[in-house]
Amino acid sequence: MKNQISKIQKIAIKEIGKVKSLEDLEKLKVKYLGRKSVLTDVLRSLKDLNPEEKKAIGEESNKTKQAIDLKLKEKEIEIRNKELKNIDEKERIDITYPCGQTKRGHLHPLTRVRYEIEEIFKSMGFLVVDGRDVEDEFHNFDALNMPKNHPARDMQDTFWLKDGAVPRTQTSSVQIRFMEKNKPPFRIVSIGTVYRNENSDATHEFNFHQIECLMVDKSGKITVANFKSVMSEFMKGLFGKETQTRLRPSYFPFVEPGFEFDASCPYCKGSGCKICKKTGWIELGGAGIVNQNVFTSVGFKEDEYEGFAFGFGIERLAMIKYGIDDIRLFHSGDLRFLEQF
Ligand code: FA5
Repeated sequence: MKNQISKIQKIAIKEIGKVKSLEDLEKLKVKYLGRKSVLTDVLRSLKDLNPEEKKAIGEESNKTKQAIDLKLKEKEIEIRNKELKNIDEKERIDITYPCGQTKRGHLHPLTRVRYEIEEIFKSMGFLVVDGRDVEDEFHNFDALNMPKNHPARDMQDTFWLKDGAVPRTQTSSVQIRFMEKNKPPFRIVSIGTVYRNENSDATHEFNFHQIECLMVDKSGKITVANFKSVMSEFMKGLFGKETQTRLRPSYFPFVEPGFEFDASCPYCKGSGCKICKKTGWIELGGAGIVNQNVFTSVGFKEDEYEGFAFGFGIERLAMIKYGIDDIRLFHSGDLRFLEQF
């Protein structure tokens, strides 16, 4: 009988060793350790043996059961590990694998122009400063020599907030904010959003961007010649040498004398088209020598300082630079437009 038991153990261990799946392993478990197993059959015949033999065979069969059970457990671990390894191989994720479907974005054309302008001015020693979008009436108008009821306020259709604050109509408010904290000499530029209560058309938006420039020093040190020289460098840096520019006398309450600054129309090269309203020129902005009332409004002594200032529309500059014929495209969110840059 001992021989029979050890034979069963040998066969069982051999069979378990060959199994490849958990299902087959379960079948072998039933076959060798279940209630109707081969081993149980052998043990049933113990009843015909004497007590000593019974004891010896009983011990032997328990050892065999334990050996088979151990082998089954080892095999189960082996099969499970193999399965996990297969999953690992099949479902491996390479997080460094290049993802072909993602489209890379790029800077908006207005942001590109903004950065380019800031670089040009930085190269001329200008400081780039920031302003605030929502202003009070003093900084947007009064301090810029545009007191209440001044007719020049009508030149800038204004959105008023309920508490009397103003989404700024011009970046000129930055001049005041800066001079309240800094004394000349200085040269600054500031680019930001401005808001006007206007209808949109091909060259007008109700919210657009301006660049403000202010250069101030002791009286007699800054003249229109300085303005023209800075402006000429700016235009050459942004548009290259072909673009023509011109100054026209104009009026802004915060400068004296004041002028308007135009660039030749890039579409018709000056011969006249619908974009330039048949004039051959596109208005970029206003400029002039700072009115002394602006200096006194920030606490400077009259005639102690002199300087020039200008304010240009950034969209208009970008339109000329990239040959864009409708200002509304910038905020349209139309990818066919944006992907061209
Ligand atoms: C001003 O805003 C003055 N603050 C400019 C200035 C600064 C003059 C310093 C003197 C000294 P104006 O309202 O003309 O000026 O606007 C300046 C420029 O902003 C215009 O020439 C134009 O390029 C642009 N602009 C004005 N209105 C719009 C609009 N609705 N849509 C797009 N661009 C506009």
